[in-house]
Amino acid sequence: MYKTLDGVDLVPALEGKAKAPDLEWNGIFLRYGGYRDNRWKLIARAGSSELYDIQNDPSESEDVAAKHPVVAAELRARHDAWLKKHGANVSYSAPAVTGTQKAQPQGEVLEVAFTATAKKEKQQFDIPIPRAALMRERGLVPEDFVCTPGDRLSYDMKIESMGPGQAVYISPSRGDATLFEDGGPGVNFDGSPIASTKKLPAPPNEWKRYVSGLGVSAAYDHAPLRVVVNSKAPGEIRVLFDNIEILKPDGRVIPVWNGGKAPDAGKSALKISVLPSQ
Ligand SMILES: [Ca+2]
Repeated sequence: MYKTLDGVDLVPALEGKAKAPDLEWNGIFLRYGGYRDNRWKLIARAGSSELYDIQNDPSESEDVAAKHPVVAAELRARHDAWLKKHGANVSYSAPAVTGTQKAQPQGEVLEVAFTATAKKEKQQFDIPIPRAALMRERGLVPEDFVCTPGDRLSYDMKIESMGPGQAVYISPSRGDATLFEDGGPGVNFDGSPIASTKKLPAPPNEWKRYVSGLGVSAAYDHAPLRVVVNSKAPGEIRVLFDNIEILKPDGRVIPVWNGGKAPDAGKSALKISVLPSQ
C-alpha cells in the first residue's frame, strides 16, 4: 500500500536539544483519507472534505470546512500530495451506480431464493472470484485482482419476487466487511442506488444490468463478491443473477460468475440454485 514510510525523528526533542516538531499524520481508510496535525483534523472524502478544529473542539462536534475553506483546501492539497508521494492508490470514489445498461443473460443463471419470516433479516453469501482459473485460462496476473480506481462491478439481475422493505444487491467485500453496507448502493427495482432499504417500489420483473463503482480509498485485493439479501418485512424474495463481473478501467473483464457451479450459500438460509437457459 505504501511505497515508502515516513516519520519524524523525535529524539532531538526528547533529549531537549530541539523544540518538539509539529506533528502531522496522514492515513487512508476504507472509504476516506485522513490528515491531522496539532490543530486540525481533515477527513478527505470523494469530492468533499470535513474539517475539525481538534484543539478547540476535541470531541469533533462541528465540521468547520465551510467556515475555514482555505484551511480545508490547503490541508486537502497537503494530504493529496502525501498520497501521491507514497504511491497510495487512492480514488476516494464512493461506490456509485452509473446507470443501467442492457442486461444480456445467457445460458445458466443463478437463482437466490429466501422467505423472510421475521421483521428484520439479513442473509448473505459469497461468490468467490475464480482467480486460479482466470490466471490459467485468460492469462490474468495477480495485479489484475487488485482493486484500482475506476474498477466497476457489473451484474444482470431480475427480481422475480420482492416486496417493499426488501432489497438484494451484490457488494464487494474485504475480509469480513461488506463495502456497500445497508444504505449503500444496493440497487433499486429501477436500477437506481438504494439510499435506504426502508423505501422500495414494486418490482418490474425484468432483467436489468446494474453497474457500481468499486474505487475505495486504499488498494486491496478483490475479495469474494457478496450477495446481500436484506429484508425488513416478511415475504418471499426471489432474484436471478447472471454476468457477474468486474470491469477494469482499461476494458478488461474479470468474469466472476456467468454459469456453472452454484456458489456455496454457507450458513445462510438462502436457497441457491443454477437454472438452465433463460
Ligand atoms: Ca449465464
